[in-house]
Amino acid sequence: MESYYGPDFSSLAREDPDVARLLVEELARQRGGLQLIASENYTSPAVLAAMGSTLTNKYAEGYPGRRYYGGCEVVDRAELLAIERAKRLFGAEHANVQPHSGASANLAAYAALVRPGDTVLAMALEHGGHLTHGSRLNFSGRWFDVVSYGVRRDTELLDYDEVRDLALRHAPKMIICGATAYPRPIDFAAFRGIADEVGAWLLADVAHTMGLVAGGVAPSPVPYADAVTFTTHKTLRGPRGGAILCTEEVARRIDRAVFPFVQGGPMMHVVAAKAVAFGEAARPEFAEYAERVVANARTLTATLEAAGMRPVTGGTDTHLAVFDLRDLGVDGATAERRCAEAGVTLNRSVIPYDPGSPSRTSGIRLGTPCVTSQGMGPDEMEEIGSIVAQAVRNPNAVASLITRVKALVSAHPAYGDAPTAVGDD
Ligand code: DSN
Repeated sequence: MESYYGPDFSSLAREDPDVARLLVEELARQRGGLQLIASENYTSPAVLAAMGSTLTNKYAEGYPGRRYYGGCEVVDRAELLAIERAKRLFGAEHANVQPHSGASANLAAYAALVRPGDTVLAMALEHGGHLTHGSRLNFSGRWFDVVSYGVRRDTELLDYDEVRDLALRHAPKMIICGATAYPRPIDFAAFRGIADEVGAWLLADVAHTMGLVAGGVAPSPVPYADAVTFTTHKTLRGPRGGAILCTEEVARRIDRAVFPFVQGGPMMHVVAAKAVAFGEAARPEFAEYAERVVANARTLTATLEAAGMRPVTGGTDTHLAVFDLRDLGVDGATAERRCAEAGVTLNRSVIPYDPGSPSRTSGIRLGTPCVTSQGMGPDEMEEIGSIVAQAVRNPNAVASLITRVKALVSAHPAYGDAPTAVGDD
C-alpha cells in the first residue's frame, strides 16, 4: 500500500501539549487499573487508526450514490463496505451504519416506526432497560406513552406473561426488547410472538450484547425483530457509535429517519472504523474472544457470590453481572468509590425493586469485555473477584489491593506497545 499521511502523536504533542497530555493521562488511567464497566472495551489499534483519519474531513449527507455533496466516491465505498460487512456478520436484510450513538439509533427507530403520542411497551430502566426505553427524562418518556414491563420479584427474570398481558391491555404500536443491566439471554422469539399477537413493531436494542451475537455466544434478534439497534463500542469492540439492522420492509423508513430526520452528515471516519470492527468481529479469534468474555463473567460472578455478594438472577450468561450489596450493608455508590480507590473502575447500578435511589443504589454492575481484551482468563477473574470483594467490604484494605491491581495490569497491559509519555512514540 502507498504511504498514507496520518498525523501521529508527536504532531499533537508539538501543536497542543495540553490536549496531548490529557490523552496520555487517559491512556495511563485506562492501563493503570482494572476497567470493569460492562459497556466499555479496548478497541483495536486498527479501529483507532480509522477514527483518527482524514475521513473526518468529508461531508457526506445522504447515502452511498445519493449524496448532497460532491467528492463522496471514496467515502461511499467505505460506507458500502461497512454496510455489507454488517449485513453479512449478522445475517440482516438491511443495515444503516450512520447513527452517531445507540441513543440516536433508538431515536431514529422511534421516528421510523411510531408517532409521538403512540403507546410503546418497553423494559423499565429500574429493571435493567435504558433511558431511551421510556424514561421521563428522555425524549422517549416525554413524547411517547410508554408502558413498562419488568422482571419478576422472585426470579428477577423477564416475565413474558406480564409482557403479553400488558401488550394485550395497552395495544402498543411498538414493543422494545433489550437491556443494559440484564445478565440473562432474552427470548426474542417470545417477543416476536407477542408483537404479532397485538400487531406491534418489534424493536430489539442489543447495544450490550451485539459483540456476543457476532461471536455466536448470545441469541440474535435479527431473525425476529423488525429493527435492531446497537452500539459498536461495547462487546463489539469497535468505535464509539451506533447502527441499525432491519428488514427490507422498513429499510426506507429507517434510512429516512436517520437522515435527514435525526442526523445531518455522517461521521465518515467512524463509519470506516465500524467497517474495520465488523471485519474484525467476523474472524474466528473474535468468536473465541466472545466465548472468553462470557466464561470470565461466570467465573468472576461465582467468585463474588462466594464472597457474599448476591448476583441478581443468581448468575450470568452474558458479559455482565449485577450484584445486590444489601447483605453487606454497603450501597452501590460507596462500593463504586471504594473500588475506584483500589484501582478498579465499575459502576453503581439499581437492582430490580431497589429500595435505594439512582444515586444511592443497592447494587453494582460489572463486566468483562475490557479485561478479556487484555487477555485475562479464569485465574485473573478469581483474583479480580477477591480484590473487588475486599474493596467493597473493607475500606482499610485499599493499599494492598492497589498492589494486586498493578500486578494484574502489568502482566496483561492494555495497548501494550502504546506510547506512555508525550512525544514518546
Ligand atoms: N451507557 C450505557 C451503559 O453503560 O449501559 C448504555 O447506553
